[in-house]
Amino acid sequence: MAEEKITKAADTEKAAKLADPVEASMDIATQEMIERSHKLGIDTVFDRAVSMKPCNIGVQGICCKNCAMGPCRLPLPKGGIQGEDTRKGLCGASPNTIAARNFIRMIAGGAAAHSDHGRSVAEVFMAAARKESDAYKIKDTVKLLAVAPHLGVATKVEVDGEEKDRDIDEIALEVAEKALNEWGKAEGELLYLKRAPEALYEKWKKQGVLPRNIDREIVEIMHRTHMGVDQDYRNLIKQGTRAALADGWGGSMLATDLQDILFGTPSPLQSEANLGIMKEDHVNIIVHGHEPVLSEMIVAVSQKPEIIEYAKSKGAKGIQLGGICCTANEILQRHGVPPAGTFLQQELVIITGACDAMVVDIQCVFQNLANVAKCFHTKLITTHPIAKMEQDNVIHIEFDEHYALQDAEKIVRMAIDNFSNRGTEVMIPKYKATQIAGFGVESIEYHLGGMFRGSYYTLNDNIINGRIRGVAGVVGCNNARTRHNEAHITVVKELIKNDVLVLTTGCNGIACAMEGLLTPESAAVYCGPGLAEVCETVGIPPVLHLGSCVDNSRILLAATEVVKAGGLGKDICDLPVAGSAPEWMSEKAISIGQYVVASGIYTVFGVTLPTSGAPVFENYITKELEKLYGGMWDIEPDPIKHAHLMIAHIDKKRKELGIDKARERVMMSMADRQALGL
Ligand code: NFS
Repeated sequence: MAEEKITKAADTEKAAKLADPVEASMDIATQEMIERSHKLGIDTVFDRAVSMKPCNIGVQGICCKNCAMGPCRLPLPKGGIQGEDTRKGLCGASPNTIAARNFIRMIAGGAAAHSDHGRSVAEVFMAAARKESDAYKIKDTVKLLAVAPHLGVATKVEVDGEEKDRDIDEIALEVAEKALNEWGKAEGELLYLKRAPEALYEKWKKQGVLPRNIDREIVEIMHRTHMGVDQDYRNLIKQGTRAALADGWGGSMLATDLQDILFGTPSPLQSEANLGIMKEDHVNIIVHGHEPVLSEMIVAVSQKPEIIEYAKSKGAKGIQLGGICCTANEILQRHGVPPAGTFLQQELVIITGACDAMVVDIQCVFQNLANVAKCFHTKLITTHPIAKMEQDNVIHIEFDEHYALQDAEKIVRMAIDNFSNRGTEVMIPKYKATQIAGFGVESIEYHLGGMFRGSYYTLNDNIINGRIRGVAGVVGCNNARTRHNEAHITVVKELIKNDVLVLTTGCNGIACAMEGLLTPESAAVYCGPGLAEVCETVGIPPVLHLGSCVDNSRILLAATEVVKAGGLGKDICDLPVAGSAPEWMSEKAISIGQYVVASGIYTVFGVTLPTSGAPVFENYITKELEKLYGGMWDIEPDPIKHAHLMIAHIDKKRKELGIDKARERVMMSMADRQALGL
């Protein structure tokens, strides 16, 4: 457990511009590395957050730079708006129009990032289905058969009047074609939308937000937000919803499914987390970014006996792989490769002096990594044609899925060759925690399902009887404007203390792992009595790690399974569930927030939302959207209040379902039992 033990930075004039390690992060390993960065004179994101303040107008979401007459800035008047809001840009754009346009452009950015990732996976999937690649094969045929019907692909054929299993290669090829088609088909709507509960699908249809294809919805946002097009915040957010749904129930869900088929559906496994996973006497290779396509190959190559021998021939005891961000989560879920840290720890990994290569793909990669790498022997390798860096110490090894293993071997050998170039100044923090990760829709069914009744029967039963008060999805980034990991951990601990089962993804998952919350044993320490009892009975942690941020699609499908199992209403918005991103920072988080809200889930964001300068628009997304979709946004930077907003919503839903009394009875009987000392 993290404790604050490092003393504050010296109060010199120089230190005044540097981050205070204890104020910057709750994690001791991170604090130690920030202190080391100061000693070495290397700036990190924590210091830059101290020396550069955010633009107050941008924070409020009311700076318009969509044409060259601006930027038009419409800050809220001091003392708030009295009477009519007369603020407008040169063209007359109102604060609502500007904030809504900016907001849905963030959705476009986020949906594009997730969905383009999904498209790359679909292309690799196609190469595998066509057998053009030795490296990629259809690994999980059970998942392939489960996914195929959702894409309208038959898994059986009729031969001589008899129904037979269809050839697996044929199914894979058709799945690849149908999946790739989802990005740009000319007609119809996304096929996965029908995986949602029927009531929800009908709601989307009624609101006119069924996405047509993934790319089109993103393009339409860029068109509508161009100067002089859509000038109604309600109509703008409607398109934002459509693009966000194309992300959550389209690009992201396809990424998750196709990755599972190619690389295996995760199942629970043990691993570790935090900077302490790095080993001084090993070659340390850190993979960072989001796509598992290359990192899967790096895992495979690093396990080859001849490669391990090669590492030993260079004086290392072996190869230690680790990850940052969602590439970390991908290879954690499927191989147990430990994450070295969250988003905000990426520079610190290099500052250990023990990172022989950092291999980055796409998204959430700091350009400053190159400047930090310059101070050490670390090889910083970019691998994706759309994500290069300008600094000349960066090596670009473009990854080609047709030569995947060769590319991966080149990278791993480069890291091994670099081992002997390490300086003497290696300092790896000792801190790491054990975690159980690798959960998913299927493993929740295995652990919390029923043998004979509905598949999520045990989970539903425990929600109905009140042992589990509700379920929360707590996800998302770190943000250097708040103390690293503190809101993540405080929100999650408060939820499980109040018997709310937590599903986590992204950097929240890594933060929880670092804090030791992803172990079954943590249930007895941190949970309320009801949740603790369930976790102890079935042997699961109170916080279930479902993977990367594209794997938020697993949360949507888990919620759908809960609806299907029965007893808790007909739609996701009926369930006692809530969403949260306590330390969000990326456009992807806004896209996720919007599709989660439009799927019926009350969702609280920490830090701030870029809507505060447009109160009417903010009111629309935090209140009015509930009438359309059953879910709505909320904003609360204080983590305890944040958790209690979620709990209050869960209780409201329990009351509406008529199961609030059941919970009281269970709480009474637990207390009685405890009083009796049984
Ligand atoms: Ni999600 Fe994953 Fe982390 Fe945020 Fe970045 S890694 S895709 S965006 S920072 S959770």
